[in-house]
Amino acid sequence: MNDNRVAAARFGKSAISRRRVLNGGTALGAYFLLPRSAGAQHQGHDHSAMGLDPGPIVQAAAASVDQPLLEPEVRRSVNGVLNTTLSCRYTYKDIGGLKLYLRSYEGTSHGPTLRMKPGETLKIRLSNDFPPNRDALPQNMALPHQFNNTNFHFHGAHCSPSGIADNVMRSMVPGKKYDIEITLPKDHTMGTYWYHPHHHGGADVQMASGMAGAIIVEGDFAGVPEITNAKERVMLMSQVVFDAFGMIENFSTVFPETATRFLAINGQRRPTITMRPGEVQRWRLVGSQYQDDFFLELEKHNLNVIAYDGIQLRSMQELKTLVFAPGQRADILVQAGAPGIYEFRALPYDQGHPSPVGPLARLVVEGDPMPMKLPAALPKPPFEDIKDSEITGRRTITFSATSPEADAAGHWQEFTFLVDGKTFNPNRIDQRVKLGAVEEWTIVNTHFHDDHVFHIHTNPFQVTQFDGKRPADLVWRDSVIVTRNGGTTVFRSRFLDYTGVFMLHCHMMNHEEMGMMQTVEVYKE
Ligand SMILES: [Cu+2]
Repeated sequence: MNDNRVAAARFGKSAISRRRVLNGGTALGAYFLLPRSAGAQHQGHDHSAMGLDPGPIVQAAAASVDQPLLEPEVRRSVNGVLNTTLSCRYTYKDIGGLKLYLRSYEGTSHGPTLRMKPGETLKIRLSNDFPPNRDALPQNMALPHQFNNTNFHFHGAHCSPSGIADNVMRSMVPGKKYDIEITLPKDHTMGTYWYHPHHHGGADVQMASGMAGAIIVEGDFAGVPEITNAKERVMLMSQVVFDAFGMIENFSTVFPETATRFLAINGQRRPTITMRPGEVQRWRLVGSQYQDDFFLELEKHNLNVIAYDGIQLRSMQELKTLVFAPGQRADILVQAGAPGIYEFRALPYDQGHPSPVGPLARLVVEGDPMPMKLPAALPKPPFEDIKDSEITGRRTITFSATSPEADAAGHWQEFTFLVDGKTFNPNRIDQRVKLGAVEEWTIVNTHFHDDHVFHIHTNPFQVTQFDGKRPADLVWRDSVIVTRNGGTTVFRSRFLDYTGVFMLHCHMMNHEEMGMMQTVEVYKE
């Protein structure tokens, strides 16, 4: 098969035509594209240009697929407090028939699921049980370094970013223990949240290793039995990456856009999910994949979305496909159809480079019918729309990057990723917002090559424009795509409760780790 046919089979026509444009259809272009298209998903990244080719990796036979989907252990709050420990340590993980040696929470593929309610407190004693860092600090601190430092981020929480709360400026070094204490306000939104490391320098490598866990803020959709009676599943998405030794010890293991070996849910390759015909289940999808968008489809079934990013929608979205970016969550109701086996998968999608494709899980519908219903309507969503009259200020933030022409296999040091023309500097305050402000922000992406994913801590936002168009539903989120080559996303946000310094950044972790991040300070006059 020639490379174009391989690529067509894998990515569809649009990716090919775009590539032809980029490379002028030359033989040289086709040559450079081969590793990206033909070898991208299974043979790993192309280091040949650097003389670092790790050689072929023997993939085990797929003996470990088609096992029932397992979910992480659940830890619950008691009397208003979820008191727990988290050990950060290396472990052997069996994923897709492979034995990988990776960083982890608690020695498991993903961290435990934490379940708590609004108004409650999460108390964690985090033990950094990684070995000492071996590398010195780089000259440019915006770049990846010291993968054994960590900290803790409650993604999507509306809570204090200061002190020992959701403070991602903290540095938790190997051999020490740290206390984290995060209290959610009583009126916190209820839904699907998650946690992951956020220490600049090593967060990307740690998340690519599966260091992520779900946090369920309980109590949503009370009074909607079609939802509360549905069996729930927590599903943490991942792009599985590793080097020739089954490890991630070098940034060039995670960076090339061709790095993904295969996709997984909860650290399992193509697990099975069993349902009865007519049964409704609630799948809590967590966008814990470290870098790329997933274009999701469940064969012959709708994805009925009831919440994004832990925030209830005003009406259910009945979708055939869903673009699911890193950082995002989607709570979907799946109603099983006729008996059979259906693939839950990531389809080809052009996010600037082809997003990873492949099976995520298999839905097995079998047994006696279980007549259940989808909700006819959803209750009132938690937030009022932000009206024009509320706006106290506007600002524009620009994502940009420089990248080499044939960049799929490019070395990460050939790229730069910038916000407002600068890489991250923790000692600089980039956005100052007065407490009580209600603002409209326009995020512009001037990078010709890639879509990016804007994420901000502490306060969610309501998306009012996407590439110049007003969406049908003005959805609240904490992570949103900004399309390449001049794309814009406009949102509104209220900064009412918490002062302190927190982050905005691209949630494609390769970009964040290379400096596509800013500080935001909410201050009180
Ligand atoms: Cu990005």
